[in-house]
Amino acid sequence: MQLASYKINEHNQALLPAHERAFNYLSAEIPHAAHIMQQLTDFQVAIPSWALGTGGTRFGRFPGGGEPRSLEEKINDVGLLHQLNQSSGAISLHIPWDVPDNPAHIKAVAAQHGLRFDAMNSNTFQDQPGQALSYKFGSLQHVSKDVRKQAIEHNIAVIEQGIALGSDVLSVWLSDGSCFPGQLNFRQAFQNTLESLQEIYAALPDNWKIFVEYKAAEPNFYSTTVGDWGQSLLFANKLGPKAYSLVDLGHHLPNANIEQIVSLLLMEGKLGGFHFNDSKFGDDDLTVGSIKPYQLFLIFNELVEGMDARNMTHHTDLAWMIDASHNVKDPLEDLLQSVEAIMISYAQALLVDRKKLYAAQQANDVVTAQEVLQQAFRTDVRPLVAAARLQAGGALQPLALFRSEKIREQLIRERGSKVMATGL
Ligand code: PSV
Ligand code: MN
Repeated sequence: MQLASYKINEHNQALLPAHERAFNYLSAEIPHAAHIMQQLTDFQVAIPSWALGTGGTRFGRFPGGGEPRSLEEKINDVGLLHQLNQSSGAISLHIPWDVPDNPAHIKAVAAQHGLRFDAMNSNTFQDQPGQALSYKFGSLQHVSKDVRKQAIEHNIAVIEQGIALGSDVLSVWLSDGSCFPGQLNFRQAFQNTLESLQEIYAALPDNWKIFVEYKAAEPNFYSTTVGDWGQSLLFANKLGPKAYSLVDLGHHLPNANIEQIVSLLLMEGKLGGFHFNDSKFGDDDLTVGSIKPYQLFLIFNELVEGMDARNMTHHTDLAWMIDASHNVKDPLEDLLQSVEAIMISYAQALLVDRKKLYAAQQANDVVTAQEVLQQAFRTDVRPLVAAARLQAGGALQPLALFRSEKIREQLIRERGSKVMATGL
C-alpha cells in the first residue's frame, strides 16, 4: 500500500500554524538554519530488510501481524516510511533472507518508491537448508579450507546480486570466534579470515567497498575473531583501500567510548559505515536514542567534526543504516522513532559552535567545552527536523499520521495477522 499524498497534505495543513510558531522561534536563534535544513534533507538512513518484521529472543517472538511476506512487500514498507519521513530512501538486503530472484523487477519496485539499494549483507552465521558444510565452528576462519571456500563463494555471490541491484558495498559480519578457551588458535583464525577476506576483496568491482563489522560477543562467548575496532581496522588495513570498518553501536563492551573510536577511524580514513541502534546490556538492538541519547549526540558530534576535517560529504561518504530489532513495538513505528532520533542528533551536532569548542579545548577550559556541547544537545531541534521533512514532502508528524491513518490495520487486512517476515 501507499499513502495518498492528499492525506499527507491534510495532516500537514492541520499542524501548520503550531509548527510555524515553533519553527520561527527556533530559527531566529540559528544563523544557518536553511543550510542545516538542506543537510537534513540530504541525509538518508537505510532500512535493513530484516527489521521490518517483529524481532524476538531465543525465548520467544510475539508477532503483531501484517508483516511483509516477500521482498516486494518489504520494499513497500520502506517506501511507506520514506513517504512519511523523506529520510529513509534506501534499503539494505541480507542474503539469503532476501534473495532478489528477479533483480530487474526488484530494482524497478524500489525505484517506484524512490529507494536505492544500500550495502549488501552476507550471512555465514547460519546454516541454510541444503547447505553442504556447516558453519558451526566458523566460516571465513574455519580450520577446513572447504568450509572457507563455501563461505567465500557465498560472499562473491552476494556481490554479484548487489551489482544487479546497483549497490556498491558488501558488508561482512562474521559470528566466527570460539566459545571456550583452547578451542581456537587465535593467530590461525585471524590468518584464515584474512586470506578468505582477501579472496572476497579480489572479487570486488572497482567502485565497490567492503565493510568489516566487529562485535565483542555473541553468538560466540569466549572470543570473537573480529571482536573490536582494532581487529576490524587490522583487517581493513591489510585488505587495502576498498576496505573499511563498520561501527554497530550495539557491538561494544560496556562503557566503551564509541565517539572516540569513531573519531580515530575517521582520522585513519577507515570508517565506512554505521549501524544505529541503542542498548542497555549488549547487542540489544533497541530503538535508536531510546536509552543513551547524549551518547548518540556525542557520536554525531565526532562524525560531523571528523568528516568536516577530511572534507567528506556527510550524506554520501559513509553508509548510514539502522540495525535494530523490535520485540514489543510495531516495527514501522519503531523505525520511524529511530530515524527521528538520528535526524535530531545529526541536527544538534550541526549546531555545535566548533570555533568556541576548539578555543575552549586549546585553553583547557573544560567548563566551556561542556557548555558548548550541552548548549547544542539541549536545543529542541524538532521543529527544524520537521521543517526539513515538510519541505521535502514528508509529514510533519510521521508517527501520528501512521497511527491516524491506521496503516498497521490496513497492512493486517492486506497481508493477514499470522504472517512472519524473514530475518532473525
Ligand atoms: C550482528 O549482530 C548484526 O549486527 C550484523 O550487522 C548482522 O548482519 C545483523 O546484525 C543481522 O543479524
Ligand atoms: Mn550490525
